Amino acid sequence: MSVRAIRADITTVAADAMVNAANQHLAGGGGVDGAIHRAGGREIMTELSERYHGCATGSAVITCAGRLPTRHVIHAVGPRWRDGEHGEPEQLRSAYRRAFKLAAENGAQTVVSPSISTGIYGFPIVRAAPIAIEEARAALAIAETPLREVTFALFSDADLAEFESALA
Ligand code: AR6
Repeated sequence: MSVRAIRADITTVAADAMVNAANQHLAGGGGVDGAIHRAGGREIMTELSERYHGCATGSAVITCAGRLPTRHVIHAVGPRWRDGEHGEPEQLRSAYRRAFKLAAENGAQTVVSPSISTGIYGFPIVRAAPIAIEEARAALAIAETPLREVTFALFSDADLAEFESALA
Protein backbone atom coordinates (compact mmCIF):
# COMPACT_ATOMS: atom_id res chain seq x y z
CA MET A 1 0.00 0.00 0.00
CA SER A 2 1.62 3.24 -1.03
CA VAL A 3 1.26 6.92 -1.70
CA ARG A 4 3.63 8.39 -4.24
CA ALA A 5 4.16 11.60 -6.18
CA ILE A 6 5.38 11.89 -9.76
CA ARG A 7 5.75 14.69 -12.25
CA ALA A 8 3.32 14.00 -15.10
CA ASP A 9 0.43 15.17 -17.20
CA ILE A 10 -2.29 13.24 -15.38
CA THR A 11 -4.11 12.38 -18.62
CA THR A 12 -1.21 10.06 -19.55
CA VAL A 13 -1.11 8.13 -16.26
CA ALA A 14 -2.83 4.72 -16.24
CA ALA A 15 -4.83 3.89 -13.11
CA ASP A 16 -8.19 2.34 -12.23
CA ALA A 17 -9.60 5.76 -11.30
CA MET A 18 -8.50 9.31 -12.11
CA VAL A 19 -9.47 12.28 -9.95
CA ASN A 20 -10.36 15.57 -11.65
CA ALA A 21 -10.28 19.03 -10.02
CA ALA A 22 -13.73 20.17 -11.10
CA ASN A 23 -16.07 23.08 -10.27
CA GLN A 24 -19.50 23.07 -8.62
CA HIS A 25 -21.26 23.31 -11.96
CA LEU A 26 -19.38 20.31 -13.35
CA ALA A 27 -19.16 22.50 -16.42
CA GLY A 28 -15.59 21.83 -17.45
CA GLY A 29 -13.05 24.61 -17.41
CA GLY A 30 -9.35 25.28 -17.60
CA GLY A 31 -6.45 23.60 -15.84
CA VAL A 32 -6.55 19.88 -15.26
CA ASP A 33 -10.34 19.82 -15.80
CA GLY A 34 -9.92 21.11 -19.36
CA ALA A 35 -7.10 18.65 -20.02
CA ILE A 36 -9.15 15.67 -18.75
CA HIS A 37 -12.20 16.55 -20.87
CA ARG A 38 -10.07 17.15 -23.96
CA ALA A 39 -8.19 13.89 -23.61
CA GLY A 40 -11.20 11.82 -22.53
CA GLY A 41 -13.66 13.12 -25.10
CA ARG A 42 -17.32 14.15 -25.02
CA GLU A 43 -18.64 11.03 -23.32
CA ILE A 44 -17.52 12.37 -19.95
CA MET A 45 -19.46 15.65 -20.23
CA THR A 46 -22.48 13.82 -21.61
CA GLU A 47 -22.62 11.57 -18.55
CA LEU A 48 -22.00 14.48 -16.18
CA SER A 49 -24.91 16.47 -17.56
CA GLU A 50 -27.26 13.48 -17.72
CA ARG A 51 -26.60 12.16 -14.23
CA TYR A 52 -25.76 15.14 -12.07
CA HIS A 53 -26.91 18.68 -11.37
CA GLY A 54 -23.69 20.10 -10.04
CA CYS A 55 -21.64 19.01 -7.06
CA ALA A 56 -21.10 20.74 -3.72
CA THR A 57 -17.68 22.00 -2.71
CA GLY A 58 -15.97 19.25 -0.72
CA SER A 59 -17.80 16.49 -2.58
CA ALA A 60 -17.27 14.38 -5.71
CA VAL A 61 -19.12 12.47 -8.45
CA ILE A 62 -18.04 9.65 -10.76
CA THR A 63 -18.31 9.09 -14.52
CA CYS A 64 -16.89 7.02 -17.33
CA ALA A 65 -13.47 7.95 -18.61
CA GLY A 66 -13.84 8.03 -22.39
CA ARG A 67 -10.45 7.61 -24.05
CA LEU A 68 -8.43 8.17 -20.86
CA PRO A 69 -6.23 5.31 -19.59
CA THR A 70 -8.52 4.72 -16.61
CA ARG A 71 -11.95 3.17 -15.96
CA HIS A 72 -13.50 6.03 -13.99
CA VAL A 73 -13.10 9.77 -13.64
CA ILE A 74 -13.95 11.14 -10.21
CA HIS A 75 -14.82 14.82 -10.38
CA ALA A 76 -13.94 16.35 -7.02
CA VAL A 77 -14.73 19.95 -6.15
CA GLY A 78 -12.15 21.66 -3.98
CA PRO A 79 -12.58 25.09 -2.38
CA ARG A 80 -11.50 28.43 -3.76
CA TRP A 81 -8.86 29.83 -1.41
CA ARG A 82 -9.90 33.02 0.39
CA ASP A 83 -7.72 33.35 3.47
CA GLY A 84 -7.80 29.89 4.99
CA GLU A 85 -10.29 31.03 7.65
CA HIS A 86 -13.41 30.06 5.72
CA GLY A 87 -13.24 26.28 6.03
CA GLU A 88 -10.97 25.82 3.03
CA PRO A 89 -8.69 23.18 4.64
CA GLU A 90 -11.69 21.11 5.79
CA GLN A 91 -13.34 21.42 2.37
CA LEU A 92 -10.18 20.27 0.62
CA ARG A 93 -9.87 17.32 3.00
CA SER A 94 -13.49 16.42 2.35
CA ALA A 95 -13.03 16.59 -1.45
CA TYR A 96 -10.17 14.08 -1.28
CA ARG A 97 -12.00 11.86 1.20
CA ARG A 98 -15.12 11.68 -0.96
CA ALA A 99 -13.05 11.10 -4.10
CA PHE A 100 -11.09 8.20 -2.58
CA LYS A 101 -14.30 6.75 -1.11
CA LEU A 102 -15.95 6.74 -4.54
CA ALA A 103 -12.86 5.11 -6.03
CA ALA A 104 -12.94 2.36 -3.40
CA GLU A 105 -16.69 1.82 -3.76
CA ASN A 106 -16.12 1.29 -7.47
CA GLY A 107 -13.43 -1.29 -6.88
CA ALA A 108 -10.38 0.77 -7.80
CA GLN A 109 -7.03 -0.57 -6.66
CA THR A 110 -5.02 2.30 -8.11
CA VAL A 111 -5.96 5.98 -8.18
CA VAL A 112 -4.20 8.96 -9.73
CA SER A 113 -5.01 12.47 -8.51
CA PRO A 114 -3.90 16.01 -9.28
CA SER A 115 -3.31 18.56 -6.55
CA ILE A 116 -6.88 19.79 -6.11
CA SER A 117 -7.49 23.54 -5.63
CA THR A 118 -3.85 24.63 -5.98
CA GLY A 119 -4.15 26.06 -9.50
CA ILE A 120 -6.94 28.42 -10.50
CA TYR A 121 -8.50 28.11 -7.02
CA GLY A 122 -5.32 29.44 -5.38
CA PHE A 123 -4.98 27.11 -2.37
CA PRO A 124 -1.32 27.34 -1.22
CA ILE A 125 0.35 24.07 -2.16
CA VAL A 126 2.46 24.07 0.99
CA ARG A 127 -0.77 23.68 2.97
CA ALA A 128 -2.59 21.50 0.45
CA ALA A 129 0.04 18.79 0.01
CA PRO A 130 -0.06 17.46 3.62
CA ILE A 131 -3.88 17.34 3.49
CA ALA A 132 -3.82 15.40 0.21
CA ILE A 133 -1.29 12.89 1.54
CA GLU A 134 -3.01 12.43 4.90
CA GLU A 135 -6.29 11.65 3.15
CA ALA A 136 -4.62 9.23 0.73
CA ARG A 137 -2.97 7.39 3.63
CA ALA A 138 -6.24 7.33 5.56
CA ALA A 139 -8.07 5.87 2.55
CA LEU A 140 -5.45 3.15 2.12
CA ALA A 141 -5.68 2.28 5.82
CA ILE A 142 -9.43 1.56 5.78
CA ALA A 143 -10.10 -2.12 6.51
CA GLU A 144 -10.96 -4.16 3.43
CA THR A 145 -10.60 -1.31 0.97
CA PRO A 146 -9.60 -2.42 -2.54
CA LEU A 147 -7.31 0.64 -2.79
CA ARG A 148 -3.63 -0.25 -2.95
CA GLU A 149 -1.90 2.78 -4.42
CA VAL A 150 -2.54 6.51 -4.70
CA THR A 151 -0.35 8.46 -7.12
CA PHE A 152 -0.30 12.24 -7.15
CA ALA A 153 0.52 13.54 -10.65
CA LEU A 154 2.06 16.99 -10.29
CA PHE A 155 2.50 19.35 -13.17
CA SER A 156 5.67 21.19 -12.11
CA ASP A 157 8.93 20.41 -10.34
CA ALA A 158 8.02 22.92 -7.63
CA ASP A 159 4.69 21.18 -6.95
CA LEU A 160 6.39 17.78 -6.98
CA ALA A 161 8.94 19.05 -4.44
CA GLU A 162 6.12 20.16 -2.10
CA PHE A 163 4.49 16.74 -2.27
CA GLU A 164 7.82 14.96 -1.79
CA SER A 165 8.55 17.01 1.27
CA ALA A 166 5.08 16.33 2.67
CA LEU A 167 5.55 12.60 1.98
CA ALA A 168 8.80 12.65 3.94
N1 AR6 B 1 -1.93 17.09 -15.18
C1 AR6 B 1 -1.66 17.23 -13.86
N2 AR6 B 1 -1.84 18.39 -13.20
C2 AR6 B 1 -2.31 19.45 -13.90
C3 AR6 B 1 -2.64 19.38 -15.27
C4 AR6 B 1 -2.42 18.12 -15.93
N3 AR6 B 1 -2.69 17.95 -17.22
N4 AR6 B 1 -3.09 20.61 -15.66
C5 AR6 B 1 -3.05 21.41 -14.56
N5 AR6 B 1 -2.57 20.72 -13.51
P1 AR6 B 1 -6.46 23.56 -11.55
P2 AR6 B 1 -8.20 24.02 -9.20
C6 AR6 B 1 -2.35 21.15 -12.13
O1 AR6 B 1 -6.42 25.01 -11.85
O2 AR6 B 1 -7.18 24.93 -8.61
C7 AR6 B 1 -10.95 24.57 -13.59
O3 AR6 B 1 -11.37 25.59 -14.47
C8 AR6 B 1 -2.18 22.62 -11.86
O4 AR6 B 1 -0.86 23.02 -12.13
O5 AR6 B 1 -6.62 22.61 -12.67
O6 AR6 B 1 -8.83 22.98 -8.34
C9 AR6 B 1 -12.14 23.86 -12.96
O7 AR6 B 1 -13.20 23.72 -13.84
C10 AR6 B 1 -2.50 22.67 -10.37
O8 AR6 B 1 -1.36 22.34 -9.59
O9 AR6 B 1 -7.64 23.20 -10.49
C11 AR6 B 1 -12.45 24.77 -11.80
O10 AR6 B 1 -13.25 25.85 -12.22
C12 AR6 B 1 -3.53 21.56 -10.19
O11 AR6 B 1 -3.49 20.80 -11.39
C13 AR6 B 1 -11.10 25.27 -11.35
O12 AR6 B 1 -10.25 25.17 -12.51
C14 AR6 B 1 -4.93 22.07 -9.98
O13 AR6 B 1 -5.12 23.23 -10.75
C15 AR6 B 1 -10.52 24.38 -10.29
O14 AR6 B 1 -9.31 24.94 -9.82
